[in-house]
This record gives sequence, C-alpha cells and structure tokens, in this order.
Amino acid sequence: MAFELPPLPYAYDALGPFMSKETLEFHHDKHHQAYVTNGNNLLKDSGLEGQSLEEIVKASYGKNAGLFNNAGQHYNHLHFWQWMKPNGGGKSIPGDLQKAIDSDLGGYDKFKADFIAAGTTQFGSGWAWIAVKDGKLSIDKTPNGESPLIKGATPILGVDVWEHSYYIDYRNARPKYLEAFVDSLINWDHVAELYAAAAK
Ligand code: MN3
Repeated sequence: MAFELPPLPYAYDALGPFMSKETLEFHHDKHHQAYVTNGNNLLKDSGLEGQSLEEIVKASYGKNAGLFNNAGQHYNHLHFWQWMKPNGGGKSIPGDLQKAIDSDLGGYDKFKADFIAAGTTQFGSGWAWIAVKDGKLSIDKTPNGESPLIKGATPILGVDVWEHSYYIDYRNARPKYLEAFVDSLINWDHVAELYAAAAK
C-alpha cells in the first residue's frame, strides 16, 4: 500500500497566530510530501510493501534506516496535523483522559512542564510525546523520525521539534513554540480518542 499525503484537516491559515500559513505550507506541502515520496521509493522491493504503515515503521527500525526515517516521519506527521486544531489547547480535556493525566502524569500543570521540558531537551531534531503502555501514560522524547511505537507503546500526543516546525514563527525559541502548542493548539478530543483506543 503506497503512502499518500492527505490534505490538512483545516485551512492553512487556521492555526494563526500560533502556527502560520507559511509554516504549514512548507511543513505539510514540502517536508511531509518529501517523506511520502522518498518513503514510496524506498518501500519498493523492501519486502514490506503489503504491510500497514505501523507495521512498516516497526519492521524497518534498525534494519532499513532510509525506509524507517521516511515511514516514521510519515506516521508522525499524519498524526501531528490531527493533534492540532484552531482554538485548541488549554485545560478543557475530556474526562477519562483528564483522570489519566491526573493519576499518571501528576496533573495538568506537571504534564505541561514535563512535556515542554521533554521537547526543549531533545537535542537536535525529534519529537516529544505522551505515550500509552499497559494502560498507563508517560512523557517521552525521541530523536529524528522515531516514536514510542518502536518501544512497544502507543503515541497519543506528539509535537514536532524539528526546526522546520517552528523556525519561521519562533526563530530559535523552541520553548515558546512548545508553550503555544500546549496552550492554544492541542486537539484534546483527538488525543482522548487515541487514549480510549490504546487503553482498551
Ligand atoms: Mn516535521
């Protein structure tokens, strides 16, 4: 099954002023498209052509670096667009997810501080996450195109800390970008859906 780039689930200017039209045009149309194009070229004759995207990410890790990097980033970005929405973020979190954040992550304020710290301290390019494993939430960070998938966990929220995700809007101020993501962009309804599916 070939990789495909779906359109953004909102207009390019819908996330302003926290993430600009210019950032989304470059990030979605150029960067994500390149992962799809390169991933499809590397998928040919890899022996993994018939697998799901999740299976390709897990099976290529440590074995086929080129395919892993592009398939991993395709997986991460497919979710990243869904993890944001206009007027998102903040504390209006669906009940079951809020309870899990309270019990597993020490509450909203500690989640926010730890998630921003994970993204800030990821040296170089990568991602910060909330992952679910054995029904419990944890904060994680990974380099490059890796994700909690390769650790046997399920990512339910992730933020891209590659410079292409924030440099146009925030220059080098990665912590300001992460704060805006948490306060104003997170699509908690989507995170809650993934949590419900992963915690079953
Ligand atoms: Mn990116």
